[in-house]
Amino acid sequence: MNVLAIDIGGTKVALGLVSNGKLSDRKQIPTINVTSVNQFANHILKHCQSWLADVDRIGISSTGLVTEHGISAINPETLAFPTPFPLHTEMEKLTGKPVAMLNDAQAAAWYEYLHLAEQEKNMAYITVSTGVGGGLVIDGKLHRGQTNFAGHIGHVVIDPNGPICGCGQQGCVEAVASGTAINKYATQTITTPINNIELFDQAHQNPDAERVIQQSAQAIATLCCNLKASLDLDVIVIGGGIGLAKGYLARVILHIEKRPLPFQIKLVPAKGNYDACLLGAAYLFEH
Ligand code: BMX
Ligand code: ZN
Repeated sequence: MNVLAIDIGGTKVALGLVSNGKLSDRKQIPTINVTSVNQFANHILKHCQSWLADVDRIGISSTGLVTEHGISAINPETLAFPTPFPLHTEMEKLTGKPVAMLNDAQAAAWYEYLHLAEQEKNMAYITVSTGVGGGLVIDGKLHRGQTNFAGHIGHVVIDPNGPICGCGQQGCVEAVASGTAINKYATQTITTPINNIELFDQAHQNPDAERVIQQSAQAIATLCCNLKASLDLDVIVIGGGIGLAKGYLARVILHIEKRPLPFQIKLVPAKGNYDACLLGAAYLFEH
C-alpha cells in the first residue's frame, strides 16, 4: 500500500510517500498563510503531483485540535488557519482518495507505540518543537477523549505565575519549554541575536544559553513526572526538533532522576526521529 503522508506543523509541512510502512520519498515546504482550505489543499497537492497516481490513501497529521470538522488551533500563535478548516474533506474531494486526519503528536504516539522495543501498554509521546504536543496510549489504545483533546499536555499548567500562553492560560509547559519559548528567553538573556541551533551549540561554553535550555528541560521533566503520577506510564517517547537536539534528552533525564522513585519514568528518543509525526500520518491506517 502507498500512502501520501502529510505532516502540518506551525512552520513547515512535511510530505512523504510511504510504501509498505517505509518512507520512500520526502519533501518539505513552508506552512503558508491562507484564506481558504481549498487554497491550502491545492498548495500541498501541487508539490506531490508526481506521487499521486501511485497513492492509495492519504494520511494527515496536523498541529492543533483535529476533529471531524477539521483543524483548529489551541494556541493560535503557532497556527493561523481560518476556522473551520476541513482539510480532510477538501483533500478527499480534490483527489478522490480516502483521507484520514489526526493531531500530529497523537499520530506520532501511535507510530511510536507500534515500534516500541518492549511490550509496553501505557506510553506517552511528547514533541518539543514549535509548541509542545503529546499523544497518549493507554492499555494499548490511542486515547483521544470525547472531543479529541486528550494529549494536549503542552497546555498543562506548571507555574500559575509563569508566562502567558497563546492558548489563553498562564504558565503552560508550552509557554516555558517549547522552541518558541526557548527562542523568546534566549533573545531576552543573550544580547546578540541567536537561533535555537546556535543556542545548543554554544551551551557548553555559554552559561546563559545553558540556563535557557535547562529551564525547558526542567519543565519537560516536571511534565513527565506529572504524567507518571497521573497515568502510571511505562515509558515516554521524546521527539521534535528541540526534544531530539543533542544533549536535550540527557538533561531531562538528569532532572527526572532527582525526583522520588515512584515519579521516575523511562524516556527514549523517537524511533521515527524527526519524521515521527510524518510516519504517524501514514500509520493512521494501521490498527
Ligand atoms: C500546540 C498545539 C498542539 C500541537 C503542539 C505541537 C496548536 C496549533 N497546536 O500545543 O495541537 O500538537 O502545539 O505542535 O494549537 P508543533 O507544531 O510544535 O509540532
Ligand atoms: Zn497553553
